[in-house]
Amino acid sequence: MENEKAEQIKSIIPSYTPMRELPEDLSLAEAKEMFYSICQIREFELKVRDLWRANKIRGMCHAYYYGEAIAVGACHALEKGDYITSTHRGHGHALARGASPGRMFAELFGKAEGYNKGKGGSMHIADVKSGILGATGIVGSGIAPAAGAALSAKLQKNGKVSLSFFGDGACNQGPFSETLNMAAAWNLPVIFLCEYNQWAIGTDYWRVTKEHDAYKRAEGFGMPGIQIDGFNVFEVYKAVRDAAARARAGEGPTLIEARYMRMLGHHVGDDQNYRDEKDLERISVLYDIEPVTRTREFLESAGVPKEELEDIQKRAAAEIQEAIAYADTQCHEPSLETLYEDIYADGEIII
Ligand SMILES: Cc1ncc(C[n+]2csc(CCOP(=O)(O)OP(=O)(O)O)c2C)c(N)n1
Repeated sequence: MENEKAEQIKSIIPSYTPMRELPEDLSLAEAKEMFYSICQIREFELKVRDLWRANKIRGMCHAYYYGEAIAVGACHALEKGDYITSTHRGHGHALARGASPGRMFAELFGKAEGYNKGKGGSMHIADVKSGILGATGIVGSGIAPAAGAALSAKLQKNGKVSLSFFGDGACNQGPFSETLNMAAAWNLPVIFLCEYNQWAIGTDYWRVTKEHDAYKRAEGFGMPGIQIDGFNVFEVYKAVRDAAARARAGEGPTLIEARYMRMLGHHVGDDQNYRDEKDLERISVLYDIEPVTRTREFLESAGVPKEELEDIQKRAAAEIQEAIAYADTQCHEPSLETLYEDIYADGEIII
C-alpha cells in the first residue's frame, strides 16, 4: 500500500497493522475458519438490513458490519465455557461464539424458536449455556455483569474467563469506571474489550472526550491497557489470547481498545445525515482494510486458491439464506398463553 494511503489510515486507526503473517499459534485451517465466520456475520447483517427495510423485522437493529474481526478474533481466543457479555450491536458476538443463525433470525422475527422465545429481539440475544450471557440496549450495562461472571469464576476456581464487549460511547458511562476499578482491585479474570468505532449514534467520540485513546484509562485503574487495529482479526486474536492467559494465571483484568470505524449508520435505518461529506470521504480509505477484504487478501497471499475463498463466501451466504428460510417458514409465533411467562427469573443459579 502506498505510503500516503497508509498515513491516511493511521490518522484514523493509529494502531493499523498490515496482515503479513499468521500468529505463531494459528494454523492456516483456523484462519480459513475465521474468514468463514467473518463472512457469515457480514452476510447475516446485510440480510438483517434488507429484512428490516422490508418490514420483516420490527424494532431497532444495530448492524455489526465492518466490526466482524473484533468478535471473531476475540471469540477464537476464548475457551469453551468462558463468558461474554454483549451490547445493542451484538449479533456478531453471538455468531462468533457459535450461536445458530437460524435461531437468531427466529428471534429477530419474533418466533418462539428464537433464543429468547421471540420476546427479546435484536438487542437481547442470550444463550447462557454457551456462555453468551446476554446483549443489552442500555449502553454500558454489560460491563458489570462480565465482572460478576469473572467473580464467580474466581470464587469457584474453575479457570474461566469473562469478556465484555462495549463501545467507545460506553467508556463515558459510570459502569465502565466503577467496574474497571473493582475488577482491578479484586484481580478478576475479565477482559474489557472496547469496540472503538468513534461514534455514539450522532455524537463523535472525539467531540465529547478530550483524551482520544481510551486504552490509556487502564493505567489509572491499575491494569494493562492496549490499543489494537480492530479491522485486523489476527491482532484482535493475539490481544485477547494474551489477556485471557493473564486472567487465567490470576493476574487480573486487561483493557483492550480495538479501533475500527462505523462506516454506515448507527442502526439499519439511519442515513447518517449528521455526518458530513468530508468525513465520509476521509474514511473511504478504510474500505481497503475492512475485515472481509483484508482477511481474504491475506489468505490469498498465503497460498489459498481464489476458488476456495469464493467457495467460503458462497457457503456463508448459503447458510444465512437457509437460516432465514428456517425462521420464516418453519418457526412459529409464540402462543398467547406464554405471554406472561419469563417475566421474572425463577431464582435458579445459572453460572
Ligand atoms: C444508558 C443509555 N444511554 C443512552 C442510550 C441511547 N443509545 C443507544 S446506542 C448509543 C450509542 C452507543 O455508542 P457506543 O457505546 O460507542 O456503541 P456503538 O453504537 O458505537 O457501537 C446510545 C447513546 C442508551 N441506550 N442507554
